[in-house]
Amino acid sequence: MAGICIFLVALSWTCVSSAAQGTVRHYYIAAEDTLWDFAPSYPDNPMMGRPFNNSERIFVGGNGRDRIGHRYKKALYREYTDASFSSYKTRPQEWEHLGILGPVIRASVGDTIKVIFKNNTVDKTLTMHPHGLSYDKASEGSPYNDGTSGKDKLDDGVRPGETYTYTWDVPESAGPGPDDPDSIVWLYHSHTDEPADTNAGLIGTLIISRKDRAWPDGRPKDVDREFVTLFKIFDENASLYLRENMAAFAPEAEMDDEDFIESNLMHSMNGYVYDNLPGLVINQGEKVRWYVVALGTEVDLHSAHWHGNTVLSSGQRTDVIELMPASMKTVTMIADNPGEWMFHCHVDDHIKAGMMGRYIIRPGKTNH
Ligand SMILES: [Cu+2]
Repeated sequence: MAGICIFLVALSWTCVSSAAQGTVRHYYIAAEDTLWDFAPSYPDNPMMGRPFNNSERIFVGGNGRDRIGHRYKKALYREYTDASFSSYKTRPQEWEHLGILGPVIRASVGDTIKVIFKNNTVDKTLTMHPHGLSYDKASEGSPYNDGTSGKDKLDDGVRPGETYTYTWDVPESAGPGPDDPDSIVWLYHSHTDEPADTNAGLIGTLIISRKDRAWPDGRPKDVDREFVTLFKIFDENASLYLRENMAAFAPEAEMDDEDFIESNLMHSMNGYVYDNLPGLVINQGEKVRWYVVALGTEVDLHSAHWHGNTVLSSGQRTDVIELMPASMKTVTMIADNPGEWMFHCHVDDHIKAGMMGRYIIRPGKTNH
């Protein structure tokens, strides 16, 4: 008994201690109706340096009648500076590449995250649900028959105009494991009608660092630069906004027309197709952490491939990592080889449909 008591006392002391030392990090995030452009370069395909050809235009060519094109109404997570939700938090240039993704929520082991979530959409009921972190039933962000009631149900669906605070703890079990690098990635997303919510665009990521290996703002100390990329075929046929998009952009479309359905499969990286993803710029010699995630259906089997440089993934060298729906992978690159390099999904159909971009390593050696 004495042993158990000592163990319990020790456990309880550890919990109090880490909570006392941890930081409470506040994020002000709203879900917003947004018009998203998967290919701002249209009608040009920057990957090939020419206009889109006919097979590419299936996915990006709207016609005002029975095809929606490259712009869709969606709902995205956007970050504000404070609880008044009056000013957007400026997204720094090094995070421009996030594109359709919500803000990166960052913390170190031992911290607590409080997300003040406001639903600014006109008529969608939405939530925020995190992977990996520790939460109670009032901060799970997902409605199902889980035996709860009262205030434990308020997180299940935040209605338009309402605000709700989610509290997520970051214990050791949410941080990097023994074979992980000093920071790892988790997904967060809306989970009211999960497939419809995520295809509408309500997806973001959390980055969690080892406590003793992070700067005070939570950034890992062992890398010069971080990138987050989401490989996802946004299925606009399954989005909360399908009918609105048809009414606005393709009033003559038939919902069961197979060519129309195909044209609404946006094979994107961070919501960009055919090399429209901006901002993946590195200085030669930098150590870069890539957080690569995926989400979707049985067709969202992706293989992320870097030309020109390799990465370390769980101690193994590769230039391709495999992704399944809800995969969350963290790899590290020493960016030694300067140039403009293709970064794309290696699945044949996905290449044809535009799941490709580039990253740029500027010459001029950075030494460590
Ligand atoms: Cu793919």
